[in-house]
Amino acid sequence: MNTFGQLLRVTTFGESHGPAIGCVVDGCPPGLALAADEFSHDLQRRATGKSRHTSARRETDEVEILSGVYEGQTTGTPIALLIRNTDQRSKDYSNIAAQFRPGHADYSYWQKYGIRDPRGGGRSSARETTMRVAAAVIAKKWLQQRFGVTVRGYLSQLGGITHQGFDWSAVEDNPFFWPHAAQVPELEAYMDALRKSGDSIGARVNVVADGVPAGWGEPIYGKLDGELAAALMSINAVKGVEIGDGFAAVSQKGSEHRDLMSPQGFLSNHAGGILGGISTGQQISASIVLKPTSSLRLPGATVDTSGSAVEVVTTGRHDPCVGIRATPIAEAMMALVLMDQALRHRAQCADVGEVPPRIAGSVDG
Ligand code: EPS
Repeated sequence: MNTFGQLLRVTTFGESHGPAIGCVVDGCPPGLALAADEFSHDLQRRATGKSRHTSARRETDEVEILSGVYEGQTTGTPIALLIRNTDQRSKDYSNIAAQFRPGHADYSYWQKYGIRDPRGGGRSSARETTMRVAAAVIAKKWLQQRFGVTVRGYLSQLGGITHQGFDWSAVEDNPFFWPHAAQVPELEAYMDALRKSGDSIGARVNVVADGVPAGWGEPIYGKLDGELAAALMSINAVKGVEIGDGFAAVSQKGSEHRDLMSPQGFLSNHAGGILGGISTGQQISASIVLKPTSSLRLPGATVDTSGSAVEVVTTGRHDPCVGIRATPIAEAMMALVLMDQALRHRAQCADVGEVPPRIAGSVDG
């Protein structure tokens, strides 16, 4: 299943070391201005080789628009995007082509298909997320133009380090998407020591959407939070998803968790902007946990394809913390889900219009 979405359908294809990766975005309304250079900002935010804290592979990640755009505008036909792979080093994988990295999809892909492309992780590589980010450039632009919706994320935890302050303006100024500039030296020192040790670490990324109007989401099986959770969980290495207060709700009382309402707006947002699977007009908030990368140069016990016990050592250019590059990917999945839901809401409920009373997302607007 390489396609997701209902009215906005995104299909991705390609392997990490194949000639190219790509996607087809079907269902984008006509008339949206779109040029190839608009993709580079988000693609560069996600790319490898940008700091010593991520994989050193250097891809240009230049998008070719193959279809769906005429004279700078979307035409309503499928938009096909292509990125050629240019910096594959497949020999890094020759030693482990017949071994299963513990904690990696190597084994489960082998069990399912009986064959796998081991070069750079093949289809299970995080390289695939490039095309999600590319597809979401279209969704982010449409959401912004049509509804004023913005989708933003940040790294909120790296291993045991949590952010001790918050400023959106800090997020894009460091290689971690960290919201508190004063802690960046601590993160750099932590990552330098981790990289030297040959180990990896998990992380948490938070993502929010502002400006989403009340009413998006399709109960019961197309709930906004259900589809968000599925989309975020489909990102490589994600092991947990929370919406709003998420798992903290286990120890909250109802009087604490419910978001009180006033004519001026909601007084809190424990729900993450979604009630009954439908947006409330509040900020949509989610967070994801990414496991530590399983491609390690530290030896580990495993088996090979003939079932013999072997010790595996992974060489190659790996991320010691995939969470560091995950912020634009989480934003992408949220934006794609929101655009799909916006189109579906328009299809069924456009005639309903704004139902009074419509209160603000928060008391301060
Ligand atoms: C990845 C392994 C590395 C990363 C890759 C994700 O691949 P390689 O060994 O070919 O360098 O560089 O990430 C990307 C190339 C990318 O664009 O995100 C993995 O196993 O997921």
